[in-house]
Amino acid sequence: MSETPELSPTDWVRQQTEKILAAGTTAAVDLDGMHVVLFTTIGAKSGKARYVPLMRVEEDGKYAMVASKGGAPSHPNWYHNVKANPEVTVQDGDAVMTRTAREVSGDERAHWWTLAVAAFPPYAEYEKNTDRQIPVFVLE
Ligand code: F42
Repeated sequence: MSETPELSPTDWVRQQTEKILAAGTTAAVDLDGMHVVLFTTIGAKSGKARYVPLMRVEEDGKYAMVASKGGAPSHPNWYHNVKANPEVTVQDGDAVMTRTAREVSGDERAHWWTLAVAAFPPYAEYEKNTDRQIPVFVLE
């Protein structure tokens, strides 16, 4: 990935991403005291690399991506980008890893959903506030 990834058009998300990039570590930010990690995704149509900060949901060195978008009625754009281009990078602290994202379902999703809500309890509220099932990817 040679081009510089695009920053979010959403102010608070862009500001959090800029803080991580300036510090070189995701430890530079949090959401209500909870950990954030920084993903880089590739646009489904544009092919552009984009930074996407998400909550840190991790087990045994595997990370999840929870497409909650604050309980909005539609999936975030990045959900479609990751479906189309599942190779992503994840930065946790100052470590950057390349992984392949797979959307999970059934018992596997239920397991990761429990971990997600433990890492960031507001996900439970987001689920109540939307009719869609919030997608969860696991990175391998
Ligand atoms: N969002 C979550 O969904 N889950 C989280 O756990 C989460 C945590 C979090 C923590 C810190 C933080 O700073 C932000 C956090 N967010 C979390 C917000 C997250 O980073 C995203 O901002 C949010 O999920 C919305 O994602 P989005 O991809 O819908 O964002 C929009 C605003 C956006 O960036 N749009 C871009 C744009 O330029 O408009 C992307 C455009 C795009 O993807 N284009 C596609 C392409 O090919 O390039 C084509 C799209 C098309 O079909 O036209």
